[in-house]
Amino acid sequence: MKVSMGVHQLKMEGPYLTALRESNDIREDAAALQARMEEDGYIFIRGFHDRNQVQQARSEILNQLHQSGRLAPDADPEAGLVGPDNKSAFLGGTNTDKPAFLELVNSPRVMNFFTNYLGGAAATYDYKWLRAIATGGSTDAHYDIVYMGRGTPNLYTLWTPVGDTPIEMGTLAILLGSHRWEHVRSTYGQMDVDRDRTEGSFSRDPLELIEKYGGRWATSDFEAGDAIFFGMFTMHSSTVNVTNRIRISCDTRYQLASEPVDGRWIGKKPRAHETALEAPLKTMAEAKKEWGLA
Ligand SMILES: O=C(O)CCC(=O)C(=O)O
Repeated sequence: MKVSMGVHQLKMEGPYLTALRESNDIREDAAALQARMEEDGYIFIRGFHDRNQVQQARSEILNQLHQSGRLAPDADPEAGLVGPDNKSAFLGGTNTDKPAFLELVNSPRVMNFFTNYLGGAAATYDYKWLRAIATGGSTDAHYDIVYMGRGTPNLYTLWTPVGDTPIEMGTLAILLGSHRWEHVRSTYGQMDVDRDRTEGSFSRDPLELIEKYGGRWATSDFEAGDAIFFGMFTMHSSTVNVTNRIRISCDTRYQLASEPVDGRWIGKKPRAHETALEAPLKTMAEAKKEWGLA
């Protein structure tokens, strides 16, 4: 099987790509999960969410996408077929018009999981990153800290595909070992896209990173209910959606309620990124030269 990442076609279980390790056996064991996070930089759990809840959120989102013209107009919205414009939609925000979606990502099941994992009451950002990715769409490699580093670094991203999502529809990929790249953590990992007005993606070429720093990408087919979470210093990206079906996924954030939060992402109307991000003053290539990473 060949997997599309950047401009490359990678072989599963070849030198660049492997499967994610499942952590279902230690799901309830906070100490074992913490140790696994330390070792792998991520935790992948099948059936993390209630599958029915995922399907309800999916229907709600698909109906809205259909109404806004993002899906094939004459097909059943449930088929999730990309519309004639082949446009992705970034639906970041509080998404209060999507109650089933909010029930999924704010559910007691999710909050209790993070409360157990973190060892204290968990809180979630009000801002939810919801994505509908059209054919050809993917995400470049980055650390999340550069986008949300003003609160505690003990913050986790939960990536949830909203529906069955095989690798060819665009799944989250983790660069194994990247959470231990000390020089990258102490340079790129100290950046703040708004303060530094620098683009956030670390690399558009998934193989360049492996050649420079080692490691392998890891991803898997996901079914509705499966989810993966990882820390702020784990390099991740996505495979390319090579299908004609829209990939719906969300990334949502969890931390200890007692620790400082990044104020851009909380409240009824989170401030979010400054518009300057749309016109960064510095490219990543320039920043890398300054950090000695070129
Ligand atoms: O879903 C994607 O394509 C990217 C997700 C991501 O960057 C994240 O979960 O932080």
